[in-house]
Amino acid sequence: MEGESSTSQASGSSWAAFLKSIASFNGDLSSLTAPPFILSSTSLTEFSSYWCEHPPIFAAPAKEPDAKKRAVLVLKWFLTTLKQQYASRSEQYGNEKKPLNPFLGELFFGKWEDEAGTTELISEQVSHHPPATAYSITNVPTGVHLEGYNAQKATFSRTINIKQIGHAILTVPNPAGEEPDKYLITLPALHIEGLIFGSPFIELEGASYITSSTGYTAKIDYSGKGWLSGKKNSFTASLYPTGKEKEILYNVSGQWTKSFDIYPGSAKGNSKATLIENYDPAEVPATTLTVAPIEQQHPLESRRAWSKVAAAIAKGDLDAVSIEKGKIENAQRELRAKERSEDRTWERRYFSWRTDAPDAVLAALGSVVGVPDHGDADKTGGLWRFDAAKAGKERAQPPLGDEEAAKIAKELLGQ
Ligand code: HC3
Repeated sequence: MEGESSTSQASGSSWAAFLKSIASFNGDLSSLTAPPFILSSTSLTEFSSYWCEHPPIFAAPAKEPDAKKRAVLVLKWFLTTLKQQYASRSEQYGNEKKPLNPFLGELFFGKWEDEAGTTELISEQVSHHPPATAYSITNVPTGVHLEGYNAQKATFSRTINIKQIGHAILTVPNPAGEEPDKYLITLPALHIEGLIFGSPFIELEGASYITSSTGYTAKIDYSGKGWLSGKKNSFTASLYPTGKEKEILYNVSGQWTKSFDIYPGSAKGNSKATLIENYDPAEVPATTLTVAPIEQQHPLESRRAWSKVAAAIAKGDLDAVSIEKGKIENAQRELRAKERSEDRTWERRYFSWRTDAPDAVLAALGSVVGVPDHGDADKTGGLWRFDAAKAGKERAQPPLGDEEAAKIAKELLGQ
């Protein structure tokens, strides 16, 4: 299934029916009934890993004593994540598929081991209506920590347009032992191209920002084919002292799927002499994420929970896909009804809904990049922050026995 690349292998009529259905689509991405060849067996909780496929680049700012250079290293890291986030699936499979819509409480854990040491990922589905995924990524040796949450608002106008709601916060410990830097990161809007040809892929649009507690802001402007550069996946970015957009300290331009150049100041130097760095993803291999074998995973861990659906997708058995998905959806519906009748809500395991407004980082930096103090909590089911105390308790739990795991799978997932 995952190897198929376009409608050529699927019936043209099922794609035509899909196109017709999205033209009258109501904004709920999970309600789109996609033809089998466009179904992915990867859940959106896994997408959090795209933030850190190059841990050494993620951790690098912690070793840089100069605040301005730390800010450009953070910008560089962010730009390197775009290819994984938005193009890795279409490059691998030939098209952007429809991911699995996570259930509330779904978990995804992994770690990267490389020259940057161990970097840990925790991802949790913290809201189902509206769907929102939260994540925490920590490079253990340096303490560089990323956390955030995101939801999507989709509309249809010529194609599927997606606005990302949510933000990320990167904390970089100060090499001189002063207060750690905080970087507030906004997420780019995107739309789907190639729909009509049955080979959908993502193009980014508009602008996104990174603003820091050290007084620097980066603006990234995205454009695609037919725009200024005429090349797909293009961007230009500049780093400037916050509030002084014209005083450009660094500028970066290129294609987020191919390569980009970092220059000092505002001149887009043509000569290699002024070039600070040319980043080419083809020359920097990604570190593989290690995930526990399915049988050792918690029943709510993504790959274990969706394993039967994934097997049905791999076989192209749509009936089995809908039966297995239905089991999870029904069990979750019953669980929500039970919680309502007992006047309680699902306890998130690693993140907490922060109500102590205003959030300190958003209060200090949010207005620079248009993130409200409440972090759009109404559209993401809450303002979610990593809860180290909860995580500590979870880590201290002994592994589940087979009986206990089976009970959870039955009650929570109908399996
Ligand atoms: C829009 C999207 C789901 C959301 C995906 C997000 C925004 C999730 C957070 C990640 O950090 C970045 C990211 C990358 C890809 C986004 C997905 C692309 C397509 C998918 C739609 C739900 C599917 C649309 C259907 C079809 C057939 C066109 O693929």
